[in-house]
Amino acid sequence: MALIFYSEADSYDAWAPALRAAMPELDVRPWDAPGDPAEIDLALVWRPPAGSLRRFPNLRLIFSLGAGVDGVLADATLPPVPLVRMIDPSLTRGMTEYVLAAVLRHHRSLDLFERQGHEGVWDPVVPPPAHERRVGVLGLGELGVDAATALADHGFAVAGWSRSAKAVPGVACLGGPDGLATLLARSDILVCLLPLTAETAGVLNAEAFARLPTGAFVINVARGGHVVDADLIAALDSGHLAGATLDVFQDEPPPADHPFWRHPKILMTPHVASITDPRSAAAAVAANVRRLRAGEPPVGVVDRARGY
Ligand code: NDP
Ligand code: OXD
Repeated sequence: MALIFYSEADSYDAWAPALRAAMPELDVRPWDAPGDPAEIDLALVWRPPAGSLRRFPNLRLIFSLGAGVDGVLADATLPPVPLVRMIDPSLTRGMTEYVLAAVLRHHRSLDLFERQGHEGVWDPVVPPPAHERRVGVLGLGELGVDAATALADHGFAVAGWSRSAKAVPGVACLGGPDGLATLLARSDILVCLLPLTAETAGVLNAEAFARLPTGAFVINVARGGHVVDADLIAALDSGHLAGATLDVFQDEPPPADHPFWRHPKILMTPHVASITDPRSAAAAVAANVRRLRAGEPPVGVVDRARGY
């Protein structure tokens, strides 16, 4: 089988050997040297140019290099073959690490002390015990469940929100619009781990921020499109929100004059919350290629109508 690779964010030179190590018989080809397009069976992509996958007439399956597939589904002319998202233990571990770091940074006032230090201020603030800090996790999928569980294991009072009903040990599971309102009202720290879909775009807006308790903190590690930027700035500037950690943005990087840059209450990171590591993720891709060859359904097929 032949696989074509496209990503401006990931290295072909790292992925090709990892894929060949996981599946020596796989014929891995770079985007700019695909050979005969009719020979390509598989595509492994991150945000491919719209229409570009149409040139492979015998494509059987598209693998997303990311867990989020909004950048692939944005192509209205995407070939009608199964789209498989990335599910990889190291991606999950990386995200949970980032979420824990961001939650603990705020829980232990490190963000405040950093600001105070720059101003020469010595003002001890004693954090509440973790069980009194309520954390809300939007999205209880591959990443959300792992992060919520790790937060609960650290002693935080964790609630999560998903579309379908869930039971996650140690996590109060909510769903639907009422569940969202309940979760927001009890979230001292809110973590967004939703996929970006027509339903979830702009979910972090003025109404949602108003429902959060005064002094709440927002962490967005999902997609920039979940946040209404002007509403976040307004909620921070009014003092209603204490701060935000943002890893993802509407435009990446945001334009130089975007108010997120240099905002004293915002920590920005350049979409690095969790990075797909070819050394482990190639095994997940190879396992799915083997399933395809055996006539079995791949793991992680996206429901295109749902958008994730
Ligand atoms: P999953 O598809 O496994 O989980 C998505 C979760 O969101 C599910 O629990 C789903 O509910 C819930 N959900 C979806 N739509 C709604 C809705 N309308 N209302 C309520 N809940 C909803 O995704 P992952 O956990 O693997 O990834 C989540 C996102 O994280 C990705 O889509 C990507 O955007 C982002 N990401 C960011 C990275 C970074 O470095 N910043 C790295 C990797 C991913 P249900 O379970 O009922 O279906
Ligand atoms: C992903 C991402 O979706 O890196 O995996 O954002």
